[in-house]
Amino acid sequence: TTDTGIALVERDEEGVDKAFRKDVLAGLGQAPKAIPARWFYDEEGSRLFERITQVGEYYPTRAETEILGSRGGDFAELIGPGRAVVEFGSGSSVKTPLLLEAIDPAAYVPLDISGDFLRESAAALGAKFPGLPVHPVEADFMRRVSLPDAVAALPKLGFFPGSTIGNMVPRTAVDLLRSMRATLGADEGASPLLLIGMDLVKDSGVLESAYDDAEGVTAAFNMNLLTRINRELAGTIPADAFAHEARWNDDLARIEMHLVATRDVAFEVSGERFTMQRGETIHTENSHKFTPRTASLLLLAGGWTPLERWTDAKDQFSVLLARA
Ligand code: AVJ
Repeated sequence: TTDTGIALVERDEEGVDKAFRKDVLAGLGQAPKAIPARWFYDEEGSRLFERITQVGEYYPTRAETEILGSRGGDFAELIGPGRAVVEFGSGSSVKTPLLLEAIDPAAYVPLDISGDFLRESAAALGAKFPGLPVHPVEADFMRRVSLPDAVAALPKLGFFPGSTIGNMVPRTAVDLLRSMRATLGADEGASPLLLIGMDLVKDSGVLESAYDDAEGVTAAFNMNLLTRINRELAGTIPADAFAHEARWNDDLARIEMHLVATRDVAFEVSGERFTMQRGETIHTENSHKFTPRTASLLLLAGGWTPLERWTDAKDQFSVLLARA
């Protein structure tokens, strides 16, 4: 069970996720059109993301896993045993064990807004580390979260792999880093640490291929948002009028994913009518990329002092350790 037992998803009488409808209607009503990336992850979207992590062009997962798997000695030395590891997100079956094996923690606290993912991954981890207390918390970690009493007295390590921070525009990323400090007790005098994955700026061709793989898995992941809108919000969006696009925005140092209308199109969502002209897009994701300096500056702006930085052998991805 979770610590709150409260379902965080609010639904109307018809079972529609209210926040999803609000974000989609607002996002389609604005110019340019944009829908937050968090709505990719329904069951099919989560399955497609797992497949993305296995396609050849998508290097981030492999590169970060290489770092976590090869720097265990450094983690043991700089982080040490006995901490409560607070993971922001449900945890991956591969990355999280690499960290836990390296540092011998006193407890593991995964935080996630989705109770289902949380319970699954907490159970899997518990089975892998039989002696380790696991305290899943169903919560929105964009705000300060109260941790379970059982870990109150333990020193904390925040863990935020995957370069998920890159999905946020800088001001939101800074808000999140500050919320993490508060969640981990920095304002109460504790000295938490944070281990965070941040993807690196590189050749734009390599980046665009990573977000537009030849097999079309990322395209299917992007297009699945339309399927989800049609299913959950009574949408009539013709999928055949849209194409996947990944573009490198050099000014803002980010990959943007868009759904491009390939012809003039009109459709309804939740009883509201929308039109798009050929070439117009729905902006569906930002994935910010960092240099060593911008990564460090972002952490500092969020109240974290960088201590150490690791990259994979090909210098594609970075993992940073910082203190509050
Ligand atoms: C899960 C946010 C790290 O931005 O690389 C992968 C999501 N989108 N391919 C990323 C994603 C398209 C991914 N993150």
